[in-house]
Amino acid sequence: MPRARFITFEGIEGAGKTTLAQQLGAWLQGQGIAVVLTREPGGSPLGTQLRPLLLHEAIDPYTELFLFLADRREHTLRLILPALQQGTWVLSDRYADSTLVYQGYGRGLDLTLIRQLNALATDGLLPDLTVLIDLPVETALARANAPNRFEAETLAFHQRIRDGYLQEAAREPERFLILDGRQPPEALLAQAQRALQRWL
Ligand code: T5A
Repeated sequence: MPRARFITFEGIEGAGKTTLAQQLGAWLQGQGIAVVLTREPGGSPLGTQLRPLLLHEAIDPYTELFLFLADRREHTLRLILPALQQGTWVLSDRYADSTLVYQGYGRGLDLTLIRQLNALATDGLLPDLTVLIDLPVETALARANAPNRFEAETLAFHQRIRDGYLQEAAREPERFLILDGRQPPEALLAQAQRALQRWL
């Protein structure tokens, strides 16, 4: 059996992360691989309670940062690390890059500070692969179907998020797989499957 891998999905609102994560998870299961699909915020019992607060309450940017980090630490310690240790692959719809990009590039909080806090929240865990679905802001926002207070931000905010993701991907090209989100779901799935073949 191949070693269990940790794969994260990132991108702006409505990019198609959930769709791809679900399809890739089903495909892996079809290959006989144990998979858990999870998400942030909300991947732990505490996170389930934090999610509605984070998505709908108007809060201070640092409060927001601390809550996303608290959600991540619980998620990492209670779900992700135990699953990986048991040989189960973990596919997470958003992880640490979301904080770097939304609270850092988006809200303007210090990137170095967020990197340090992320390292603490994740216990140093890094994804084996991060699939970044990139596409124009207007196209993605027209698709997003679960309104939250981030979607109500300005186009300039979402553009900073998109640019931030691309800058982070350029810093770590070996970890990121950038997919053109304007393609249909089947094309995205095929490209993600090819990227995983090396581990199967
Ligand atoms: N956040 C999160 C932070 O600020 N900091 C953090 O640290 C973290 C972890 C989470 C919010 O919290 C913020 C970021 C977010 O604003 P969320 O509800 O999880 O909120 O929001 P999103 O992750 O943006 O989820 P969405 O559901 O809006 O977007 P997805 O998952 O990217 O898109 P998906 O797959 O649901 O698809 C949306 C629609 O498009 C269609 C689907 O059928 C669906 O109708 N679609 C496609 N259409 C055409 N072509 C494709 N390739 C398509 N793929 C999907």
